[in-house]
Amino acid sequence: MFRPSRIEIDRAAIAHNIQELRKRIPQAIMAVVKANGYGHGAVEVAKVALENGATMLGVALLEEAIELRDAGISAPILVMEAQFPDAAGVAAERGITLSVFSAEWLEEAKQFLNGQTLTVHIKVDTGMGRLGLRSREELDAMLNAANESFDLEGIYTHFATADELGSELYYEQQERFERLIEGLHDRFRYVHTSNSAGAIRMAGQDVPYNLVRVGIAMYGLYPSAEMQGFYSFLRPAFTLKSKLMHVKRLEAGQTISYGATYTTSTEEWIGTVPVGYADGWLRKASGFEVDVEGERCPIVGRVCMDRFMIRLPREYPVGTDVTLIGGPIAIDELAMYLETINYEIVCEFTGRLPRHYV
Ligand code: PMH
Repeated sequence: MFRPSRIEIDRAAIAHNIQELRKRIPQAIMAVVKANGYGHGAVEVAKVALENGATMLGVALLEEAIELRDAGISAPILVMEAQFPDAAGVAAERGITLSVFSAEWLEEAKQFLNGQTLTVHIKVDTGMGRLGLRSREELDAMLNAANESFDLEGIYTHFATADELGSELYYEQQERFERLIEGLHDRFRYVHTSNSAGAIRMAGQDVPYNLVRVGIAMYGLYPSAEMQGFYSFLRPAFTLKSKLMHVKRLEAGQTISYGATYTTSTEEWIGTVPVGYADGWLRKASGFEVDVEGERCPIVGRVCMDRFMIRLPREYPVGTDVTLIGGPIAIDELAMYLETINYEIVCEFTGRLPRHYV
């Protein structure tokens, strides 16, 4: 690998986060590693999570589950995105659990099973409006349609506002879920509702759920600014680093990058950092700051496809380390600058940036 730009993932931080969550949460932990482990690397994160007490993995796509199986991971995996019924055969063969929410789906899927049993979790929509059945009739129809072809292992819902402390909907969703599954808790090995925010909010409460689906907190990030107080124990695992590739002194009046949107006002030292929007370092990050040996340096001019320029306080040698994310530059600071959330930041970096595990 010749390029000096890299994402570094701190395995010990992920291990720490899982261990700390386990101290606070009595439920089994599903480590959510969809979208390549929120950009951190699904296989690596899954291994660290399982070694530190997570007992199940959650992904969005069947392809993501297969990637984990191909890497030799044998822990239970739940696919949380809906799949068409023709996915049932491969899922059953590879021991992958699917999320299902209609009797018709079960009927159609049977033909793909060739006598195998498919493990499923029933998805209930209690207010997310995304996926899931919404009535007891639909649930009863599923229970009737299931036969020996299906192991109805779990039932779950997903909160829309668990990270908003003032939200009534969070409590309404719990009530709707409880009403819908009334009398049925014992039919399922796993009953689950919570993402990171819900899991930590339910800590210490007596709830009839025995599994939580933890994503963002495992990566050391908090689900929303207002939940930060619940999460003082977290350690972010993600850093993005590069090196100065070129350093030059420009006199006043010189322009920088496409559109010539920046002009030096005096004599300035300008450094070029080889990370660009094709890596997921968005063009909108123009004007944000990066860290060079403890000094914050502004990005001047537009971010290009493969590189951007910064204004240095003085001359630095080519090869000097530049930190784009991590240490003094928190992901949440960048997220705020880009008017988005930390989830989107970690997911946006492309495969062109190598992931190093430290
Ligand atoms: N469960 C489901 C069904 C999810 O979709 C997610 C995250 C999680 C658990 C984990 O949530 P956490 O990272 O807040 O702990 N899903 C998404 C999503 O679809 N968009 O952003 C996060």
